[in-house]
Amino acid sequence: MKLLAIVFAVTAMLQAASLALAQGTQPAPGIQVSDPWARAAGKAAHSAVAYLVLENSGEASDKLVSASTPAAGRVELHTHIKDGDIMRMRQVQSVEVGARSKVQLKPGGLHLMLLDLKGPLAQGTHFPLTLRFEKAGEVTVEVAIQGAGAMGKGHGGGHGAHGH
Ligand SMILES: [Cu+2]
Repeated sequence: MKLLAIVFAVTAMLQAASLALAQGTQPAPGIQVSDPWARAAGKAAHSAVAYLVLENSGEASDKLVSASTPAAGRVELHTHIKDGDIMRMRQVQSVEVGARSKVQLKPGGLHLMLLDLKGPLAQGTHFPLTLRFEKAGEVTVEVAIQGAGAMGKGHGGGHGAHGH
């Protein structure tokens, strides 16, 4: 029985040590950002939308709380809600990414709204976008600009109209 108790104690110590190590070496735990893209926007456009996939491989949930880019004056987090038969956009304060889960920002759903565009977004080019997470801190990605009618990977249909 004594031996068993020692084994338990050592196991617990090792677990605590590896946890401390993981926390110490990785200040941005478990958030991956993939597939960032936006629709092209012409000279007359004041706003644009950007989409991406957030994946949390960690054991704790995290939140996207804000975003910014040199391409726009400000970036808001938006979602679409169904109001009768009409889809409307609504600003949200944050986007939660649960432990070991994935959130897709995509046409017809959650998106990043780029407001006060500094210039046109030309198809085939890209711009940097910095995302701020409550726990993971800042993550900067390069957003690829696709055609004005693009729906993203694997999206054949959906809601393309954007009422800004
Ligand atoms: Cu929007």
